Amino acid sequence: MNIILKFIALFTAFMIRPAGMVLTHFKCRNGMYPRSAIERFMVPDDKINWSVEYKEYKPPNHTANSIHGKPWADPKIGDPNFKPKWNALDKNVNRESYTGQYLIQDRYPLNPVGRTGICGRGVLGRWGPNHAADPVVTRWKRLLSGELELDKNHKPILQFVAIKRGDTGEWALPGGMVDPGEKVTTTAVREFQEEAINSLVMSEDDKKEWEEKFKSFFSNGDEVFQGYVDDPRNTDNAWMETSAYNFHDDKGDVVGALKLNAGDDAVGVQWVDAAHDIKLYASHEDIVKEVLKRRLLAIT
Ligand code: RP5
Repeated sequence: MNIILKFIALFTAFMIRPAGMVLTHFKCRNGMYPRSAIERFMVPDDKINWSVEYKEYKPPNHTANSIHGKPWADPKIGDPNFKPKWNALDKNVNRESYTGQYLIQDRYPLNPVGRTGICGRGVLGRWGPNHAADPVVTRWKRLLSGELELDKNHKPILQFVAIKRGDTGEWALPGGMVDPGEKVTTTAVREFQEEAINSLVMSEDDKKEWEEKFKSFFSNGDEVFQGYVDDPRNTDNAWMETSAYNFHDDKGDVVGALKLNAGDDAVGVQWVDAAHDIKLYASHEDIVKEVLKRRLLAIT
């Protein structure tokens, strides 16, 4: 790698810290690749960065058959009809990364955080960044009397809506992929409706009524994170990025009325206490901790 590429790789690696997060990745490194029998090539901590030489590095190449020909997936690199505009808005597909400019090596985009032990696209549809949006719907935990419940440090307890993912069984934010041309805030609310309320089985009238009732609540989200996600599906050439929005019900009288019902690819949904030692899918625990920090600061 020449000196300029090395400089850009180091620079971008250190820039990846919006809202104090991801400098490195763990969940998309070492072990088996999800939904496959393919083992990632071992990448030690000190060999993640592309600027560090790793002569033995020979990652397996894997792109799941299930994504070929899907409307949400890119064609193969080399397909004469596929002329992607990297690091740009490519028609209505966003190929820009929140981490800054990513590198292209031999026609393939390079994961901005570094090696993952597998190349190809795995199960992700897009080469390069795959954009998602995550809603963090929160309220304060209350006693039956309506008073705030306090933890052992006499602080209020923040709760958020978590879904149980059907693929890994882990608890997660009810996020999902941004459709081409869709506003990320729209994705966040749509995914919440699909996964935490199961709007997919609602009649059109019920859906309209629901949307009307919660319109103003969901139009006031605070952006809490935009960046790279340490998602187990990431590869050297395809990775997840997200925008997370916090929708907070301070008095507990708006989302208190929400009837939670898992839908789409979620198999469970519930209010979960946002504790510092919480374990969630991908980088979601960092996002929830950021929301917790901000909410606690806002009341002190
Ligand atoms: C995560 O994957 C994102 O933060 C988002 O929650 C999720 C989107 O993927 P699907 O749930 O649609 O599989 O990286």
